[in-house]
Amino acid sequence: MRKFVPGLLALIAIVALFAAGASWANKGHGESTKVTLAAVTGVKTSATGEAVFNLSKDGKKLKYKLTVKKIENVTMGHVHALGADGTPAAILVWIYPDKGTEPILKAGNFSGVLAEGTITADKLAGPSKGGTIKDLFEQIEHGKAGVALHTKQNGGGELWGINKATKDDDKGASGGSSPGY
Ligand SMILES: [Cu+2]
Repeated sequence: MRKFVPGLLALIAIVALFAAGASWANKGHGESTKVTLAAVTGVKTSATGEAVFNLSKDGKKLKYKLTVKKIENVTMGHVHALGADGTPAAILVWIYPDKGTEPILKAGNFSGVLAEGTITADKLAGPSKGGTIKDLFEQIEHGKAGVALHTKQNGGGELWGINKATKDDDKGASGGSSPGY
């Protein structure tokens, strides 16, 4: 009997490793995704930007940081649902300004961190209202929701970014750096 013990221990160790790996993937410790922003089709701008989203371990808070380069007269930033034609549809949550749901004109040309904050379920709007933060994160991660920035001169949207939809469920960052809409 003693002979078999090492083999059994090895088996247990392997099973434990698999279980740990699976639970890590499911719980998404420190999961994050990055959305690269580029000019909305038909809009002429030299502005660029990116939004990084970090999901908390319990899946209830979504921290974000919105960074821009050379944007003029920005007024609003939102996470939008993806419209049928690839353009922004309903607003899911406001990310600039980082408090409230009224536009704030940042007059002139701005580069830097435009907004930083934490999205909680009570801030979700439109089709996301009553939904979970984890769902919102997954929509962003998998290219079903994107980030739009509006300006005084392009009220309907100047920058827009959406991750490429991916079949890969456990690699948060895989589609993150691809602009594309
Ligand atoms: Cu918007």
